[in-house]
Amino acid sequence: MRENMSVISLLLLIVGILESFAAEWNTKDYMKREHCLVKPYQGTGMTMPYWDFMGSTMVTNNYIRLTPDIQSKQGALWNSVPCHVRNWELQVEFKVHGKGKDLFGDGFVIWYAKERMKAGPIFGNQDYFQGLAVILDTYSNHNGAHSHQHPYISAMVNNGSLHYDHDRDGTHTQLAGCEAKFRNVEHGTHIAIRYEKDTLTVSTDIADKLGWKQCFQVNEVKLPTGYYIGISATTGDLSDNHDILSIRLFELDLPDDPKDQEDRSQIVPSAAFYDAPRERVEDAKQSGMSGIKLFLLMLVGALALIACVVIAIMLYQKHQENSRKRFY
Ligand SMILES: [Ca+2]
Repeated sequence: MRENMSVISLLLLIVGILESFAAEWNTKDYMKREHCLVKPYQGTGMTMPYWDFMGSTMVTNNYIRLTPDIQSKQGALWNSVPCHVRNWELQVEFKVHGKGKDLFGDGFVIWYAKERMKAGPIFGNQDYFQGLAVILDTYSNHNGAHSHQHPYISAMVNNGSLHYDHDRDGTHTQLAGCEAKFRNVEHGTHIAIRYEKDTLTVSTDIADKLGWKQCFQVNEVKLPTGYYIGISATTGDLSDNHDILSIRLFELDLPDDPKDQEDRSQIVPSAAFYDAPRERVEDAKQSGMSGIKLFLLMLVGALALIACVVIAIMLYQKHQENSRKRFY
């Protein structure tokens, strides 16, 4: 009986391992050539099939540099074919590096957006965008204390009404985020953005362990089909090289998804869950203590101070009286 049990548990273990392998490498996931960018980047002539670039972007044989390690640059790279895939995984290999040891920035964003090739203040793309932004922010714009370190990866979903607030590093509009030390790394750095049955999962392979480490997962994220994949980067007072080495989009093989036939082209981007707003130090002071509370506290403090002074004077006088009595 005990032997049977151990054989069964061994079999279950093997099945479990095989299943996890299948989940990691689903060979049926289909790479969509028109949404990929791999070496050699250039086709015939100087153009890249399916991709357009703008700003400071420079295409070389080994990488696509969105910005050089020079101040005030912005560049972007956009897929020219709208993505009609319902469930997908986007894998990007990148390299962020520069001379700055302690001061560097600003970072880059991987977009799934309605509009493409629009230069603007959000890491080289327009504000009030529609779609998904996965932000790899290397520079903390906060003056106050942050609850996390930089570089920091976060996601934002926008229906066109939200403003990305650089002063708060977008923390008030982010769905989720994680710290990731992806800068000035010798080996390849990778990020995977997986959008499967309305669940968004962002994973990284920074340590070059050939395995994904989950950064965050958010459920009930609604994104339409037909948006564009893009990547943009900026430098400001601080700078870095923002290099893209490859972009690969896989259509996920989910044969039992009943929603597969649904028309998703008209969906408005939305998310059910947002991170609780993280307050900066100066925010905490403002919201934690209103004007009236502060006044009352000062009043109580002043009364206490007066009481202390009165008591001290009374004690001193009594002491003086006592010493006089003793003297005479
Ligand atoms: Ca920032």
